[in-house]
Amino acid sequence: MKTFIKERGLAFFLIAVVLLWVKTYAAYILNFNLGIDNTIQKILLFVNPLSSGLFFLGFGLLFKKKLQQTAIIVIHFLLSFLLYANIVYYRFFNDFITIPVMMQAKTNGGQLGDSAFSLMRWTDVFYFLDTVILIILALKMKKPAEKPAKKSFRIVLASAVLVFLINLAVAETDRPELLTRSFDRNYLVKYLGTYNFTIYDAVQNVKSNSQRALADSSDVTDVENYMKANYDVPNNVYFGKAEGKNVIYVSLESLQSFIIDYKINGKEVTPFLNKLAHDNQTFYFDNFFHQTGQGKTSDAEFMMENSLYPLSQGSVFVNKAQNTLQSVPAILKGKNYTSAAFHGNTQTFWNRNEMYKAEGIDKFFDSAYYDMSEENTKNYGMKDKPYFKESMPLLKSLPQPFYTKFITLSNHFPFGMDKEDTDFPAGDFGDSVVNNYFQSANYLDESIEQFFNDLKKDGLYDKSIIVMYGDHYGISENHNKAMAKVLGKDEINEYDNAQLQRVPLFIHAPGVKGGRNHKFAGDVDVAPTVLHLLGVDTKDYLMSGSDILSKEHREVIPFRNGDFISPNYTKVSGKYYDTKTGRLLDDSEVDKKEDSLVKTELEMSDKIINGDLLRFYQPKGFKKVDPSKIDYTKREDSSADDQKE
Ligand code: GP9
Ligand code: MN
Repeated sequence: MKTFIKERGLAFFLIAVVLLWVKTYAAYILNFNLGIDNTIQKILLFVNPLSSGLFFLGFGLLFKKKLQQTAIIVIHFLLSFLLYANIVYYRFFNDFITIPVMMQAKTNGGQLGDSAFSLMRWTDVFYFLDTVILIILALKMKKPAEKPAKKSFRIVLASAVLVFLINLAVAETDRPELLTRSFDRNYLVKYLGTYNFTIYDAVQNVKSNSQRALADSSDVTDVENYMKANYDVPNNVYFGKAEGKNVIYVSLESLQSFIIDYKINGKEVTPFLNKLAHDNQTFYFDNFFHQTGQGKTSDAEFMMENSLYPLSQGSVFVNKAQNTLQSVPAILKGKNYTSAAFHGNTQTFWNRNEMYKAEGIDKFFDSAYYDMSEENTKNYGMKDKPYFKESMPLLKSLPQPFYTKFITLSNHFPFGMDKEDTDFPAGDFGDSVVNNYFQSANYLDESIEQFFNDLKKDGLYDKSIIVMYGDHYGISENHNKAMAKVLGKDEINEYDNAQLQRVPLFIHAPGVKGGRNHKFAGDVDVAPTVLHLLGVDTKDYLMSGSDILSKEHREVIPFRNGDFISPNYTKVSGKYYDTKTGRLLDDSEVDKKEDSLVKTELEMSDKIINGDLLRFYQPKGFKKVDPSKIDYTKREDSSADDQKE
């Protein structure tokens, strides 16, 4: 012990550990809503930054003299940076950063810029203050360690591991199978801390990559049996009723269902969509839920096109674009369809340029095709009105029948609009994000009306099935206080929050009688529903979804974190509520059948994606996509026309 203390430089190391420890704990309390509900959790939260501090900073002890202090400062800074990145990320996503998300930040370039800056506060300098203190201390310290403190290093490392193991053991008593079962990053951070979580996450990633390498053709049998047994027979009333029609998907950025029929100062926020929601020629699904994970818009696109769940961590678009897929555009190619995606931003965002090829999308009209002038753009790219306007000639030039998708962007966090683009009143709920939401949702609504008018003018409306869906929530739990006011409630609890994951889904199929549909459904259910309307039977495809118009439609809707909602139960963080009344249920009142269904659903889909199992599966009549044959580079004289085959 004496030598331990005597080794010079150790004081510096210990100061660094304590500073990091205190800061991290303060950050937990100030920034993260971890749902701490007992003393064990309180203690663990306090203790968990210690093992990481000892462990990582300990490596600095392997250096000598000034280098030792420098190493400790650099490690301290990197950990602080990781913590701060998590804080900023959490402010919007209510979630922690994972390795795949970091990869995404790379592919999405600096484009998250605007959102990220609006999430930073000047008080955040606090998170780097202690690194500055360490630098000053190091400059002042006259006698740094002469030799590497190898002995101390071993002791420190051993204590770090010991503290971690005790931490883990106590955590396991409170939450069994913490590391094996965890869908929810909140739990891991609550028990093990942000730094340990990142290590856990890195290990998970190596594991996921090796899953593909280990999978072989026999693995597909299990999944095939399960999915075929769960196939829902199409409803005769609708099957093939839109055969041969064009398909137009519209991703309604951040649009949540509470906005339908909502009024500000007596004015409807989304009058056009409201009309559709009450029109008996259009299906409006009012119990439709988004099932996206960290991949947000791209996860929703993935589900719409593949009827498989996204990943529990990171975006499937970014991480699995090399996979073999049997996506809707590729399926429709067999029926002579041409496919195209329209996106008023660069094609690399969410790695779309790679993933769309894997999905067999023929053409990709990205920012190169739009007038991206300042007045036409904000935040993530084209404003919706000029975007739809400029898309019309491109759309018209496509050979029919076509499969297309449009990704709106204007209604994106933090929702602020340029003054000249709106005269709709902002909300008055004491929260600028929530207040702005109404203006940008109104703008989105107007842009959809304009698009519909143009489709009618060009004679495309009656020849096309139009599917519009809210891609994911727009207002996160961080704005619950204002949301409670919006909804006229005292507070928003976790049950209410799950209910708020409803997003609108509209399907307009020419000649098919629509109307309001109350079936519980989610993103993965759309592809089989639409394919059946188009007269394509999905029985030979491996899809997780269930046709919403089928009489056998399954109404248990898994969320990506393992929670779920059904007409009976709303499961959130291990608790069950009665979906109809919001009453917290006792475990003994709950039939766990739905729970195990959800588990299997997610597992089967994960198997396909992680093992890249579709490379071993050949659906009848399906022509495999060759991504290398698809090219999205814009040619000089380009209109969509010159790309006709
Ligand atoms: C960018 C758009 C926005 O292209 O899809 O992405 P989001 O942050 O909503 O996933
Ligand atoms: Mn989105």
